[in-house]
Amino acid sequence: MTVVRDAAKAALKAQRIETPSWGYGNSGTRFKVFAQPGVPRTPWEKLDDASKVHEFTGVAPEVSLHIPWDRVDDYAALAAYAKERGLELGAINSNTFQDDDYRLGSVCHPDPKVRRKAVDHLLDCVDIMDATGSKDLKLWFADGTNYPGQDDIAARQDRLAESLAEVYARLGDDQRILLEYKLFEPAFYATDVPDWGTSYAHCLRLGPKARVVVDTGHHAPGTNIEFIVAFLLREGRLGGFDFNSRFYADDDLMVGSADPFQLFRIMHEVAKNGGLRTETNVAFMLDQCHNIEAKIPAVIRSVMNVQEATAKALLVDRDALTAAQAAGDVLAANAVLMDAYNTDVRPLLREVREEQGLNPDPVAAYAASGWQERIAAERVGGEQAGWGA
Ligand code: PSV
Ligand code: MN
Ligand code: MN
Repeated sequence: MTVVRDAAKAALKAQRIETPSWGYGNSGTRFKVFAQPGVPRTPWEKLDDASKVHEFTGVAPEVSLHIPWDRVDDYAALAAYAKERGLELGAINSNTFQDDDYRLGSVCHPDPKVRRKAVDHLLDCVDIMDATGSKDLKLWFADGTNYPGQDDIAARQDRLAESLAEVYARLGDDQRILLEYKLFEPAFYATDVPDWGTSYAHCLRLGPKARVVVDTGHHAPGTNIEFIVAFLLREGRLGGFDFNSRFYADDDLMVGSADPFQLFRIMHEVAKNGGLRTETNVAFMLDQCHNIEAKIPAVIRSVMNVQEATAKALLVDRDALTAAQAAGDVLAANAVLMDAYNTDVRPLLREVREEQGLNPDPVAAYAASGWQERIAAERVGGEQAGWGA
C-alpha cells in the first residue's frame, strides 16, 4: 500500500488543473447577476486572481482565456504578465454566439457571409494562440435549430465540417482543436454538435490534432460519462475536460459538488486508461460560473475537489480489481472501487501540499492572505468583468 500511496502522491504533485478566466468575473443567470466587490476589471486582474489559486494549491498554473471577453491589444504582453506570476495561458475559447449575426448559427449558418465571419473569428483565435503560446483552441458552438424543418440538419453538418477543416488547416504542429459538444441550449430542437459521437466523427475526419472535450455539464441526465471517457481515451481522442457539476442541465456549479461519486468514476477511468500521463495530453480544465459564492475561494475549492477525486482514483487497488474482474466476482470488484471512493484522502493531500511547501489548507491560507480585502478595497471604479463582459 505504501507503494500505491507514494505513486499517488507523485501523480498528485504532477497534476495540472486549468482555471477559466471567466470563473473570476461576475456571473449570474438570465434573471440576475449579483456583483461582488473586488471582482477583476480586466484580463490582467483575472490573472492576478488566478495566480492566487495557483499560489495556494500549487497545481493550477494555467488559465483559459475567452475571446472576446479577454480581448487585449497585446497578447504576448499578457502571456509575459502571466509568466511573471508563475502562470501560463491555456486554452483559447472562441465565441461565436453573442453577435446578432449568429441568430441562425455561426459555422453552420445558411448564409456563407455569416460562416465567413465565424471562421475568421476562429482563425483570429489561432493568431492569438501563436502570440500567447497556447496550444489548444477550444470550440463550443451554440449552433442549432429550434423547430423541425427550420434548416437542413445534414447540410448544417456539411457546413460545420467545411468550417472546421479551414481552421484545422491553420493549426501549427503543436496546436490542437478541442471540440466541445452539448446536448441542448441555446438550441432546443437540434443542436449541431449535441454529443460526443458527433464531435468524435468530426475530429476523426479532421485529423490527429482534433480531439473531443468532455464538459461534464453537457449531457442528458443519467448519461454514463465515464464510459465516454474510457472510450475516447482508448481511441486517443480525449482532448480534455471542462469540469463543473450540475443537478439539472448546464448548471456550471463547482466540480465535485453535485455528484462527487461521478467525478471519482470519471477520474478512475482517466487514471486507469493512462489519462494522467503527460504524454496523453489531456487538459483538465474548469468551466464554471460562480454566481453567489466568492470567486477565488470557489475556484480553490473546485481544484481541491478534482484533487480529491483523483487521489481516490489513484488509490484503487488495480491488482485486486483485475483479479476480481477475471474471477467474475462482481461484488469483490465493486468493493475494490467503493473502498477507494470511501477513503478519506484529505490527510494524504495535506501531506502532498506540505511536501510541496504549501499550506495544507488552501482555503484557510487564502482567507488569511488578505488578498480578498485588498482587491475589494483597490478594485473600485471601472467596469467589472463578468461572464459575457
Ligand atoms: C456554454 O455552454 C459554455 O458553458 C460552454 O461549455 C463553453 O465551454 C463555455 O460556455 C464558454 O464558452
Ligand atoms: Mn464548457
Ligand atoms: Mn456549458
